Amino acid sequence: MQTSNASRRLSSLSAPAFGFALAGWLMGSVACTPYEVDADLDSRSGIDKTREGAQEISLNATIVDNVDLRRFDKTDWKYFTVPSAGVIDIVVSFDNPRALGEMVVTDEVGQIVSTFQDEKKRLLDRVSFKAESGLYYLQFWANAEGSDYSVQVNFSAL
Ligand SMILES: [Ca+2]
Repeated sequence: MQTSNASRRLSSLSAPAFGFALAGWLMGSVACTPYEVDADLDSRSGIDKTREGAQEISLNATIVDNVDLRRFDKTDWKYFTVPSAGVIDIVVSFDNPRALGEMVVTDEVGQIVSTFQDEKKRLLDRVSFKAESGLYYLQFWANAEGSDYSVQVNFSAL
């Protein structure tokens, strides 16, 4: 977090090209979040490459979508609304294990609620957590190649 804030600040203070080069240079010694250094990989991502452009999904319904670095669509953001206190159970599946797909769940104020990292040996998994009413965000991305993914957010009221 410290690192990403610092490089964001550097980027905003300098010309974009210089900031990008500097971020690349900094990467030699420190870890960066994938989003800033791979900005080009989201150049055709569409509006859902950021949280502000997250697409709404319904509860208890399967959604299929795709992220693909080769098509410059590395990232998708989605959101759903939890109507009341309950348990959320998210079933997620990346079709291509070589994509090393990941998903992060955040709440309305951006706190990470849960994370999911696809492993080569496993094509289907789920994360569960207790949730209060409100908006929750899902960020999906591929770390290599690309993959279709499916996700279903199940809700049970307490
Ligand atoms: Ca996208």
